[in-house]
Amino acid sequence: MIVRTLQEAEKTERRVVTQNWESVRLLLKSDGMGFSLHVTTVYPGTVTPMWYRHHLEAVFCIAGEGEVETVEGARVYPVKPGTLYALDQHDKHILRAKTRMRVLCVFNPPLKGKEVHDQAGAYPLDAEEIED
Ligand code: 9YT
Repeated sequence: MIVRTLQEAEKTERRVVTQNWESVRLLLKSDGMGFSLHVTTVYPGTVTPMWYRHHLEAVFCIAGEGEVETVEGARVYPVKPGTLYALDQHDKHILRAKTRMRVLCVFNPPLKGKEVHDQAGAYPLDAEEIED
């Protein structure tokens, strides 16, 4: 069994910080679960275009408010505590955070640890694995 806390994990390399968001990666590929699980904080006022070409991602909002827009189809969905969105079609999308948002994210295939978005808003499949 794996037991860890957010408080412990955020003091390690599992915490990845970018300009628009930070992500504490509680489960990674090296944990052998077949998915990765992250607690992501999206900074208020940010606009983040993303396109997970190589991954499927589900996002569940725990706190804060924003909206997610599909690039193809141009639909805008409000995101607030209790909202789930799942990028089951590798959908290109834009996340706009009105306030500081905290979301739970699951990736399949699992992330390895150090991934940050490339210019297209995707994560590569060959990122470096982190060691505990
Ligand atoms: C909501 C979202 O996708 N934000 C980008 C960060 C990503 N969730 C991650 O790496 O944890």
